[in-house]
Amino acid sequence: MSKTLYGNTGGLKPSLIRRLERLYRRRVPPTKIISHELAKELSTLSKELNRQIGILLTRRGEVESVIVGDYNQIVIPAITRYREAEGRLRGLRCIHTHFSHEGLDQDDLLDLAFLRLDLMAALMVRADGLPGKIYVAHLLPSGHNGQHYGYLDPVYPWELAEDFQRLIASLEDELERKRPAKEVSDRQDRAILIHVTSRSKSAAAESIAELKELARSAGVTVLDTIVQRRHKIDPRFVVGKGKLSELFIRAMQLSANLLIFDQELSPSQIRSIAEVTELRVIDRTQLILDIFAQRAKSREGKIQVEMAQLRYLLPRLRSRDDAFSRLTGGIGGRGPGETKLEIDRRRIKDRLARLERELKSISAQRKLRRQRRKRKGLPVVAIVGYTNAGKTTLLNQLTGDRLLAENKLFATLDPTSRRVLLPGGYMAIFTDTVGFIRDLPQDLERAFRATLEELYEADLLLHLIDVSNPYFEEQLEAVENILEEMGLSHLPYLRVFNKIDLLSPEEVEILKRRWQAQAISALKKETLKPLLETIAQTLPPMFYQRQSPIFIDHGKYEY
Ligand SMILES: Nc1nc2c(ncn2[C@@H]2O[C@H](COP(=O)(O)OP(=O)(O)OP(=O)(O)O)[C@@H](O)[C@H]2O)c(=O)[nH]1
Ligand SMILES: [Mg+2]
Repeated sequence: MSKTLYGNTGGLKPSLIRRLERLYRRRVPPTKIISHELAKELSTLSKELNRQIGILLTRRGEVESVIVGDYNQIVIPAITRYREAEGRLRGLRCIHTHFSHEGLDQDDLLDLAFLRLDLMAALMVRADGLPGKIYVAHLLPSGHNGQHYGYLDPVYPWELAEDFQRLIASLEDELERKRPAKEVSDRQDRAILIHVTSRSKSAAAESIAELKELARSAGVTVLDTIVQRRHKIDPRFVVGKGKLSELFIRAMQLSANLLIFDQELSPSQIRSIAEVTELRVIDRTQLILDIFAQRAKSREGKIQVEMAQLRYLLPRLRSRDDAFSRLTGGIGGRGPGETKLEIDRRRIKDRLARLERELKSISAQRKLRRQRRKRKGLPVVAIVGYTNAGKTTLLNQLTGDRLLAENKLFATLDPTSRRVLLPGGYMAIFTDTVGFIRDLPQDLERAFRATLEELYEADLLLHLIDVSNPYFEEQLEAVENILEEMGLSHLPYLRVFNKIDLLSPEEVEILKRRWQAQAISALKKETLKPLLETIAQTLPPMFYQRQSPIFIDHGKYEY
């Protein structure tokens, strides 16, 4: 029986090939990392070939693969078909020969990490062909002081005293202990967040803090956040390969199943990173899409989210199945040669067109409603602001409603309108809208334009700002920029600082003056009166000519 030799065996003498193939018959006692005899055979063979040789050994001490390299390296074949043992290590160890450079190099360690090998060992080949020292590394399950690898002292193969079974058992035990309780890991995604940037530290900190909030809002457990500053983003893996291996080991140490990147990734980057790390990989856009999908309640909201998802998907469809799918062409009137990819694309486009029509008709109904309202002559006050600013809380406070307000980003997707009585006895309609966020994925922005149509008919924009957020200035600017882009900056406009209960009165005074803003706490009804008075004064006088004031003296309307 002969087994495959991996690597380039071209030009090798048949006798050498036979000797290489015979390596498959070797056995190592299960308690040993490698036997002295096998080490000697590898070393002499390597010397005769003048090339590196590597073997992959199973836990039972059988040779799983023999790999022939060149003088400087071996390339380990894809070994995914070898099933993982109970633990999370692969159950295979690699022992390979080295000539000149002593010890394990960076590539060896990357292989150890990415292939989740039990061990990676480099056996030195001496000039006389006899084995020199052997260098052995393993992954460190708990990462003491940011260390990712553990090393055995380099010794000659016959001096290797480590009991291999015991070593592996203790590594896997530690991995097991690090693993979260099963219920937790099943229900919730466990993620590491990554931000790669060439920008300043503070911008990175702000951005990753927001990503963390987004992840939390999506129901993801955040285990760790990693910021890497680079001059250039790696085109393939975004982070450098070394960093990727650290990330991967960190994921293993923490039992993460998800990597969330703060920047938009190209489809091929997602694929490369997912392939190497065997973890799920998503970017910020995908995360926001997921949140929106979880939240969408109304038909309109659902349509908008689905459209955004389809638009996101469209350029990400792969052409991998092209060769097979050509078979589907030519039947049922489709032109021959139409690929599955094209069919998928067309299906998505058809669906998009259908959704678009449905959305249009909903938006027409909405317009009708608005016109009816207009006819009644009520002014419209639109509450806008960064997500989580407290917009829904404010509307609830003003109306005594119980719309969902919670400490999550994008709690509200569907616009809601309510009548509110202003001081002086005049009615106004207040609308609550979807929150803004900086760098909103374009697909989503497009999708939610329809919801934001309301804003164009507003008579006053109330910009609510969570002034307790350490990044409120950036958020304020982001919202004002979006309003400007949307062509809404001509509307009467009030800046309103919310959540002032979390700040000292002195701070509030300073900020109010600096930003020419009103200040409230949407949780405290008594803080709202001055705001409502300002609103009543800011609204164009024509509304008051059309309405006759309503005087109601029960509690709900008194501010
Ligand atoms: N301390 C404090 N918390 C507030 C105040 N106003 C709102 N909150 C809290 O802030 C969180 C977000 O409030 P929401 O009303 O859901 O915010 P939103 O602007 O509607 O957010 P989205 O719908 O997600 O865009 C909730 O946990 C509120 O209880 C306030 O004045 N003070
Ligand atoms: Mg809300």
